[in-house]
Amino acid sequence: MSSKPGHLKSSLERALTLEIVRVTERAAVAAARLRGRGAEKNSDQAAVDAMRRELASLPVDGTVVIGEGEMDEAPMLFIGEKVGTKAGPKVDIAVDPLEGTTLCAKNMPGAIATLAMAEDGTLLHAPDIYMDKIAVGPGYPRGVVDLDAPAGANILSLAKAKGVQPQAITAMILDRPRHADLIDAVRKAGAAVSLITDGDVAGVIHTADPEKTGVDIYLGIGGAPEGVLAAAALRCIGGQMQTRLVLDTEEKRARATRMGIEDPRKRYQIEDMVKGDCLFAATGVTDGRMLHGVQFGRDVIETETVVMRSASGTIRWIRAEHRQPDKFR
Ligand code: VTB
Repeated sequence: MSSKPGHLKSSLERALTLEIVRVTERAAVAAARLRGRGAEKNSDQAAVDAMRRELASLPVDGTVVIGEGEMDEAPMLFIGEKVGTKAGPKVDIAVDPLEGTTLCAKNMPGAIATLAMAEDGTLLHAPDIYMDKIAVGPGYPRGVVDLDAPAGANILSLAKAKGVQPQAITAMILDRPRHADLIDAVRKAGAAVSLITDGDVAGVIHTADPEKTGVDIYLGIGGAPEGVLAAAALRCIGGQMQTRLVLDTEEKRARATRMGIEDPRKRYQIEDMVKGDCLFAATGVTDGRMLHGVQFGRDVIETETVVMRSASGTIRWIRAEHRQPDKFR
Protein backbone atom coordinates (compact mmCIF):
# COMPACT_ATOMS: atom_id res chain seq x y z
CA MET A 1 0.00 0.00 0.00
CA SER A 2 2.98 2.33 -0.13
CA SER A 3 2.66 5.18 -2.57
CA LYS A 4 5.27 6.26 -5.04
CA PRO A 5 6.80 9.70 -4.66
CA GLY A 6 4.53 12.29 -6.15
CA HIS A 7 1.69 9.83 -6.55
CA LEU A 8 -1.59 11.37 -5.50
CA LYS A 9 -3.88 8.93 -3.75
CA SER A 10 -7.58 9.47 -3.39
CA SER A 11 -7.44 8.93 0.34
CA LEU A 12 -4.78 9.38 2.95
CA GLU A 13 -3.01 6.20 3.82
CA ARG A 14 -4.11 4.55 7.00
CA ALA A 15 -0.57 4.15 8.28
CA LEU A 16 -0.17 7.91 8.45
CA THR A 17 -2.63 7.96 11.35
CA LEU A 18 -0.01 6.57 13.68
CA GLU A 19 2.76 8.61 12.11
CA ILE A 20 1.07 11.89 12.96
CA VAL A 21 0.55 10.77 16.55
CA ARG A 22 4.30 10.66 16.92
CA VAL A 23 4.50 14.23 15.67
CA THR A 24 2.04 15.71 18.16
CA GLU A 25 3.47 13.57 20.98
CA ARG A 26 6.93 14.99 20.42
CA ALA A 27 5.69 18.55 20.32
CA ALA A 28 3.62 18.03 23.47
CA VAL A 29 6.52 16.58 25.44
CA ALA A 30 8.83 19.41 24.38
CA ALA A 31 6.30 22.04 25.46
CA ALA A 32 5.40 20.22 28.66
CA ARG A 33 8.98 20.37 29.89
CA LEU A 34 8.45 24.12 30.14
CA ARG A 35 4.96 23.99 31.67
CA GLY A 36 4.32 26.50 34.40
CA ARG A 37 7.51 28.46 33.77
CA GLY A 38 5.77 31.57 32.53
CA ALA A 39 7.75 31.10 29.34
CA GLU A 40 5.26 31.41 26.49
CA LYS A 41 7.79 32.00 23.73
CA ASN A 42 10.20 29.32 24.86
CA SER A 43 7.59 26.61 25.24
CA ASP A 44 6.10 27.49 21.86
CA GLN A 45 9.55 27.42 20.26
CA ALA A 46 10.32 24.05 21.86
CA ALA A 47 7.07 22.63 20.47
CA VAL A 48 7.74 24.10 17.02
CA ASP A 49 11.30 22.68 16.93
CA ALA A 50 10.16 19.24 18.01
CA MET A 51 7.25 19.16 15.61
CA ARG A 52 9.38 20.30 12.70
CA ARG A 53 12.01 17.67 13.44
CA GLU A 54 9.40 14.92 13.45
CA LEU A 55 7.64 16.22 10.36
CA ALA A 56 10.92 15.94 8.47
CA SER A 57 10.77 12.15 8.66
CA LEU A 58 7.08 11.81 7.83
CA PRO A 59 6.56 9.86 4.57
CA VAL A 60 4.60 12.60 2.82
CA ASP A 61 5.16 15.35 0.31
CA GLY A 62 3.69 18.02 2.55
CA THR A 63 3.06 21.74 2.47
CA VAL A 64 2.28 23.72 5.60
CA VAL A 65 -0.88 25.72 4.90
CA ILE A 66 -1.69 26.67 8.48
CA GLY A 67 1.44 27.27 10.51
CA GLU A 68 3.37 29.66 12.67
CA GLY A 69 2.82 32.59 10.35
CA GLU A 70 3.66 33.95 6.95
CA MET A 71 7.14 33.34 5.57
CA ASP A 72 8.55 36.73 6.52
CA GLU A 73 7.41 36.48 10.14
CA ALA A 74 8.03 32.85 11.04
CA PRO A 75 11.34 31.09 10.48
CA MET A 76 9.87 27.64 11.06
CA LEU A 77 6.67 25.92 9.99
CA PHE A 78 5.74 28.99 8.03
CA ILE A 79 2.91 28.91 5.54
CA GLY A 80 4.24 27.35 2.37
CA GLU A 81 7.09 25.44 4.02
CA LYS A 82 7.67 22.01 2.55
CA VAL A 83 7.80 19.17 5.04
CA GLY A 84 8.20 15.40 4.93
CA THR A 85 10.45 12.97 3.06
CA LYS A 86 8.52 13.45 -0.22
CA ALA A 87 8.13 9.63 -0.39
CA GLY A 88 4.39 9.65 0.01
CA PRO A 89 1.19 11.43 -0.89
CA LYS A 90 1.00 15.15 -1.54
CA VAL A 91 -0.72 16.67 1.47
CA ASP A 92 -1.72 19.94 3.09
CA ILE A 93 -0.68 20.25 6.71
CA ALA A 94 -2.14 22.48 9.40
CA VAL A 95 -0.23 22.75 12.66
CA ASP A 96 -0.50 24.42 16.00
CA PRO A 97 2.48 22.93 17.85
CA LEU A 98 1.31 24.57 21.07
CA GLU A 99 -2.33 25.62 21.07
CA GLY A 100 -2.71 27.59 24.28
CA THR A 101 0.77 28.96 24.94
CA THR A 102 -0.55 30.94 27.89
CA LEU A 103 -2.23 27.83 29.32
CA CYS A 104 1.12 26.05 29.12
CA ALA A 105 3.06 28.96 30.60
CA LYS A 106 0.66 29.10 33.55
CA ASN A 107 0.17 25.32 33.70
CA MET A 108 -3.56 25.74 33.30
CA PRO A 109 -5.85 23.08 31.78
CA GLY A 110 -6.31 22.62 28.06
CA ALA A 111 -3.00 23.21 26.25
CA ILE A 112 -2.53 20.78 23.34
CA ALA A 113 -0.17 20.08 20.46
CA THR A 114 -2.19 19.60 17.31
CA LEU A 115 -1.94 18.82 13.62
CA ALA A 116 -4.28 18.09 10.75
CA MET A 117 -3.39 16.59 7.39
CA ALA A 118 -5.53 16.57 4.29
CA GLU A 119 -5.24 15.82 0.62
CA ASP A 120 -3.28 18.32 -1.42
CA GLY A 121 -5.10 21.60 -1.97
CA THR A 122 -8.08 20.78 0.24
CA LEU A 123 -7.48 22.84 3.41
CA LEU A 124 -8.59 26.45 3.60
CA HIS A 125 -5.55 28.72 3.56
CA ALA A 126 -6.66 30.97 6.38
CA PRO A 127 -4.60 34.01 7.30
CA ASP A 128 -3.74 34.50 10.97
CA ILE A 129 -6.71 36.74 11.72
CA TYR A 130 -9.94 36.31 13.63
CA MET A 131 -12.77 34.03 12.62
CA ASP A 132 -16.35 33.99 13.85
CA LYS A 133 -17.36 30.42 14.74
CA ILE A 134 -20.37 28.37 15.71
CA ALA A 135 -20.20 24.61 16.21
CA VAL A 136 -22.38 21.77 17.45
CA GLY A 137 -21.76 18.05 17.63
CA PRO A 138 -23.20 15.21 15.56
CA GLY A 139 -26.82 14.04 15.58
CA TYR A 140 -28.66 17.30 14.85
CA PRO A 141 -30.51 18.22 11.66
CA ARG A 142 -28.39 20.25 9.28
CA GLY A 143 -28.79 23.96 9.91
CA VAL A 144 -30.01 23.55 13.50
CA VAL A 145 -27.83 26.56 14.34
CA ASP A 146 -26.87 29.43 12.08
CA LEU A 147 -23.85 31.70 12.33
CA ASP A 148 -25.98 34.66 11.30
CA ALA A 149 -28.91 34.04 13.65
CA PRO A 150 -29.08 35.76 17.06
CA ALA A 151 -27.38 33.69 19.78
CA GLY A 152 -30.65 33.33 21.71
CA ALA A 153 -32.40 31.84 18.68
CA ASN A 154 -29.60 29.32 18.23
CA ILE A 155 -29.84 28.23 21.86
CA LEU A 156 -33.61 27.75 21.58
CA SER A 157 -33.31 25.85 18.31
CA LEU A 158 -30.59 23.59 19.69
CA ALA A 159 -32.54 22.91 22.90
CA LYS A 160 -35.59 21.97 20.85
CA ALA A 161 -33.58 19.63 18.63
CA LYS A 162 -32.02 18.02 21.70
CA GLY A 163 -35.40 17.69 23.34
CA VAL A 164 -34.45 19.68 26.47
CA GLN A 165 -35.14 23.07 28.00
CA PRO A 166 -32.62 25.83 27.13
CA GLN A 167 -31.52 25.64 30.80
CA ALA A 168 -29.99 22.23 30.00
CA ILE A 169 -27.76 23.68 27.26
CA THR A 170 -24.16 24.79 27.87
CA ALA A 171 -22.31 27.06 25.47
CA MET A 172 -18.53 27.31 25.51
CA ILE A 173 -17.14 30.77 24.76
CA LEU A 174 -13.69 32.41 24.93
CA ASP A 175 -13.57 34.81 27.87
CA ARG A 176 -12.93 38.08 26.03
CA PRO A 177 -14.48 41.55 26.36
CA ARG A 178 -15.57 41.28 22.69
CA HIS A 179 -17.94 38.50 23.75
CA ALA A 180 -19.81 40.44 26.47
CA ASP A 181 -23.00 40.81 24.40
CA LEU A 182 -22.83 37.23 23.16
CA ILE A 183 -22.48 35.88 26.71
CA ASP A 184 -25.42 38.03 27.83
CA ALA A 185 -27.61 36.80 25.00
CA VAL A 186 -26.81 33.14 25.68
CA ARG A 187 -27.59 33.56 29.38
CA LYS A 188 -30.79 35.47 28.64
CA ALA A 189 -31.93 32.52 26.53
CA GLY A 190 -31.54 30.40 29.67
CA ALA A 191 -28.37 28.50 28.81
CA ALA A 192 -25.19 28.18 30.86
CA VAL A 193 -21.91 29.62 29.65
CA SER A 194 -18.64 27.76 30.14
CA LEU A 195 -15.81 30.26 29.70
CA ILE A 196 -12.32 29.35 28.55
CA THR A 197 -9.33 31.67 28.63
CA ASP A 198 -7.68 30.08 25.56
CA GLY A 199 -7.77 26.95 23.46
CA ASP A 200 -10.71 27.08 21.11
CA VAL A 201 -9.59 24.13 18.96
CA ALA A 202 -10.37 21.92 21.94
CA GLY A 203 -13.37 24.14 22.69
CA VAL A 204 -15.01 23.27 19.37
CA ILE A 205 -14.12 19.58 19.72
CA HIS A 206 -15.87 19.50 23.13
CA THR A 207 -19.21 19.85 21.34
CA ALA A 208 -18.74 16.44 19.72
CA ASP A 209 -19.32 14.63 23.00
CA PRO A 210 -21.66 16.68 25.21
CA GLU A 211 -22.29 13.79 27.60
CA LYS A 212 -18.63 13.66 28.51
CA THR A 213 -17.67 17.32 28.23
CA GLY A 214 -20.93 19.02 29.21
CA VAL A 215 -20.59 21.34 26.21
CA ASP A 216 -23.38 21.49 23.60
CA ILE A 217 -22.35 24.43 21.46
CA TYR A 218 -19.27 26.54 20.79
CA LEU A 219 -19.72 30.22 19.94
CA GLY A 220 -17.62 33.29 19.30
CA ILE A 221 -14.58 34.82 17.68
CA GLY A 222 -11.16 33.15 17.85
CA GLY A 223 -8.20 32.54 15.59
CA ALA A 224 -8.84 31.52 11.97
CA PRO A 225 -6.01 28.94 11.91
CA GLU A 226 -7.53 27.33 15.02
CA GLY A 227 -10.87 27.31 13.19
CA VAL A 228 -9.48 25.24 10.32
CA LEU A 229 -7.86 22.77 12.72
CA ALA A 230 -11.13 22.39 14.60
CA ALA A 231 -13.03 21.93 11.33
CA ALA A 232 -10.69 19.04 10.44
CA ALA A 233 -11.53 17.36 13.74
CA LEU A 234 -15.27 17.81 13.26
CA ARG A 235 -15.00 16.51 9.71
CA CYS A 236 -13.77 13.26 11.28
CA ILE A 237 -16.16 13.07 14.26
CA GLY A 238 -19.23 14.59 12.66
CA GLY A 239 -20.97 17.73 13.77
CA GLN A 240 -21.62 21.09 12.21
CA MET A 241 -19.50 24.21 12.11
CA GLN A 242 -20.00 27.50 10.34
CA THR A 243 -17.43 30.25 10.26
CA ARG A 244 -16.61 33.58 8.68
CA LEU A 245 -13.30 35.43 8.56
CA VAL A 246 -13.32 38.75 10.40
CA LEU A 247 -11.93 41.00 7.68
CA ASP A 248 -12.46 44.36 9.32
CA THR A 249 -9.57 46.28 7.81
CA GLU A 250 -8.24 46.91 4.30
CA GLU A 251 -4.93 45.33 5.30
CA LYS A 252 -6.62 42.07 6.39
CA ARG A 253 -8.73 41.96 3.25
CA ALA A 254 -5.55 42.34 1.18
CA ARG A 255 -3.86 39.51 3.09
CA ALA A 256 -6.86 37.28 2.58
CA THR A 257 -6.92 38.05 -1.13
CA ARG A 258 -3.22 37.17 -1.36
CA MET A 259 -4.04 33.79 0.19
CA GLY A 260 -6.66 33.12 -2.45
CA ILE A 261 -9.81 34.17 -0.61
CA GLU A 262 -12.17 35.60 -3.20
CA ASP A 263 -15.32 36.35 -1.21
CA PRO A 264 -14.47 38.13 2.06
CA ARG A 265 -18.02 37.65 3.41
CA LYS A 266 -18.16 33.93 2.67
CA ARG A 267 -19.73 31.74 5.29
CA TYR A 268 -17.74 28.55 5.48
CA GLN A 269 -19.11 25.13 6.30
CA ILE A 270 -16.81 22.31 7.38
CA GLU A 271 -16.54 21.03 3.82
CA ASP A 272 -15.41 24.47 2.60
CA MET A 273 -12.58 24.52 5.15
CA VAL A 274 -11.59 20.87 4.75
CA LYS A 275 -12.64 19.76 1.30
CA GLY A 276 -11.32 16.19 1.29
CA ASP A 277 -10.24 13.28 3.33
CA CYS A 278 -8.32 14.29 6.47
CA LEU A 279 -6.55 13.16 9.60
CA PHE A 280 -6.44 15.06 12.89
CA ALA A 281 -4.33 14.52 16.00
CA ALA A 282 -3.99 16.31 19.32
CA THR A 283 -1.80 15.43 22.31
CA GLY A 284 -2.41 16.92 25.75
CA VAL A 285 0.29 19.22 27.09
CA THR A 286 -1.46 20.22 30.32
CA ASP A 287 -4.36 18.24 31.78
CA GLY A 288 -7.66 19.16 30.18
CA ARG A 289 -11.28 18.05 29.93
CA MET A 290 -10.44 16.21 26.74
CA LEU A 291 -6.90 14.92 27.22
CA HIS A 292 -4.47 14.27 30.03
CA GLY A 293 -1.30 16.30 29.90
CA VAL A 294 2.19 14.83 29.59
CA GLN A 295 3.32 13.00 32.72
CA PHE A 296 7.01 12.77 33.49
CA GLY A 297 7.88 9.69 35.52
CA ARG A 298 11.32 8.62 36.65
CA ASP A 299 11.97 6.37 33.66
CA VAL A 300 8.91 6.88 31.57
CA ILE A 301 7.05 9.70 29.87
CA GLU A 302 3.31 9.25 29.37
CA THR A 303 1.26 11.03 26.73
CA GLU A 304 -2.35 10.96 25.70
CA THR A 305 -3.41 11.61 22.13
CA VAL A 306 -6.64 11.57 20.22
CA VAL A 307 -6.29 10.80 16.53
CA MET A 308 -9.09 10.74 13.99
CA ARG A 309 -9.49 9.74 10.37
CA SER A 310 -12.32 11.07 8.29
CA ALA A 311 -12.34 8.20 5.76
CA SER A 312 -13.39 5.70 8.42
CA GLY A 313 -14.67 8.01 11.16
CA THR A 314 -12.45 6.13 13.61
CA ILE A 315 -11.38 7.99 16.73
CA ARG A 316 -8.49 6.49 18.67
CA TRP A 317 -7.35 7.50 22.12
CA ILE A 318 -3.71 6.59 22.46
CA ARG A 319 -2.09 6.50 25.87
CA ALA A 320 1.58 6.01 25.24
CA GLU A 321 4.33 5.09 27.66
CA HIS A 322 7.64 6.24 26.27
CA ARG A 323 10.36 4.19 27.88
CA GLN A 324 13.31 5.84 26.19
CA PRO A 325 12.89 9.42 27.35
CA ASP A 326 16.17 10.28 25.63
CA LYS A 327 14.52 10.08 22.23
CA PHE A 328 12.72 13.30 23.05
CA ARG A 329 15.88 15.34 23.35
C1 VTB B 1 -8.14 31.58 20.30
C2 VTB B 1 -7.54 30.49 21.17
C3 VTB B 1 -6.05 30.49 21.20
O1 VTB B 1 -6.08 32.80 20.56
O2 VTB B 1 -8.06 31.23 18.94
C4 VTB B 1 -7.49 32.92 20.63
O3 VTB B 1 -7.94 29.22 20.74
C5 VTB B 1 -7.98 34.08 19.80
O4 VTB B 1 -7.18 35.24 19.95
O5 VTB B 1 -5.59 29.54 22.14
P1 VTB B 1 -7.25 36.30 21.18
O6 VTB B 1 -6.38 35.73 22.27
O7 VTB B 1 -6.70 37.58 20.62
O8 VTB B 1 -8.66 36.41 21.63
C6 VTB B 1 -5.54 31.88 21.50
O9 VTB B 1 -5.94 32.26 22.80
C7 VTB B 1 -4.01 31.91 21.43
O10 VTB B 1 -3.55 31.52 20.19
